[in-house]
Amino acid sequence: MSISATAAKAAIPAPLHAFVKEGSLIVRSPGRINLIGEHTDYNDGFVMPAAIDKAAYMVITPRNDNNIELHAIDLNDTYSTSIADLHKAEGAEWPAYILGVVSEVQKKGYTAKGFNLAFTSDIPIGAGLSSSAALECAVIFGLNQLWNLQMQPFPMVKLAQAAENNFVGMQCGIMDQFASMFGKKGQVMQLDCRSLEFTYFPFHAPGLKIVLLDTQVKHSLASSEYNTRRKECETGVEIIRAKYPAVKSLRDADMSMINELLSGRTDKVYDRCKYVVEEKLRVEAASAALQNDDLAQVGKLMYQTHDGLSREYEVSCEELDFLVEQARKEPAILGARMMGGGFGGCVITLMQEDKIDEVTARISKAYKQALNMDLKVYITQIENGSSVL
Ligand code: GAF
Repeated sequence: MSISATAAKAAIPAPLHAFVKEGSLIVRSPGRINLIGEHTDYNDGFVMPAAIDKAAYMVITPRNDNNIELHAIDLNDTYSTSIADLHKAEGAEWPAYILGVVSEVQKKGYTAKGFNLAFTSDIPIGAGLSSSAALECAVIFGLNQLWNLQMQPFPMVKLAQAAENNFVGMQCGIMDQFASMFGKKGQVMQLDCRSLEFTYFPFHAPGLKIVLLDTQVKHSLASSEYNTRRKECETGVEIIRAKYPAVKSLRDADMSMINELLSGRTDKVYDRCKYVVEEKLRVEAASAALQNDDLAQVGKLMYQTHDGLSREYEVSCEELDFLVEQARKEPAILGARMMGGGFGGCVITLMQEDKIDEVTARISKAYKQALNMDLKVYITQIENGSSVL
């Protein structure tokens, strides 16, 4: 279904207006937060994400030829290619998130045609809020409609993940694409990354807000270290499985197995696996606490997660650790931790709403003084997932 150009313009950010033609599709796909359950998705564990009020907006317009014309409005950059010639662009990373999706669509045997695509996004890049997954989800959500692919949301999520794994080269799990596609206003999701079954929990936190503290740094080793962490977890599983064949992933392991089979090694496999197994227990505890509206307990678990991510999983950095230490000094913050893949990006906090201004002012000042960095603060709302506008 396409919409009239006039109606479309009312729904989207002004920079996109010039790209809306008769027949254009307009798609919104949000970024995500993750309350708890970090680096558990690719270990078949549980995660607790939610889609947020920051999103990628995209106008896709069909063409009569085989060309793909892409326009990244915020970067003031364009890229053109043919549907028959999909490869990574030289010098620009962003086209891969779009072309990777087209490539996966082709692999499924669907006939792809040319299109023009322009997008803008208010999800900060590299902030751990899944700006890339939002882009991938918007593309498949839009192309599904444009080309009448008749894909259901689950296969679309898997396809968006495959685009990132195969074309971009980041071996991400399923959480980010899932949250961007399935998010629901006011609800946190608890996703079982093995079965892909999920439930929504209302996020009842009277007087509290989810406040993100953006370090505004993204260290370059993020992607390579991410893939290394996955391999370290796989190594742990191989060793455990040799003795306990029922263990297919770290989700099936417990601390007695980790202690028995992985301790005393000279590499980091013990620490990595210990973190994942303990995080699995924290997600269970957080889920129970959330259902009892015990946000103080959720907050304590978030701090524990940060300690594990920083010391055992080693995906934090000086800036993230600094902000979490500042958060611990603030009684108005119930919990804080680094969020997402790590090595920069945001700290997620649960913060008393009436104290946000004074607390964030104090932390911003400390961040500037200690590290000479400017902090960005986002007060988030939990919103719906991908949609055609
Ligand atoms: C990144 C990945 F894309 C997710 O799949 C997830 O593993 C996350 O890091 C860590 O929990 O966002």
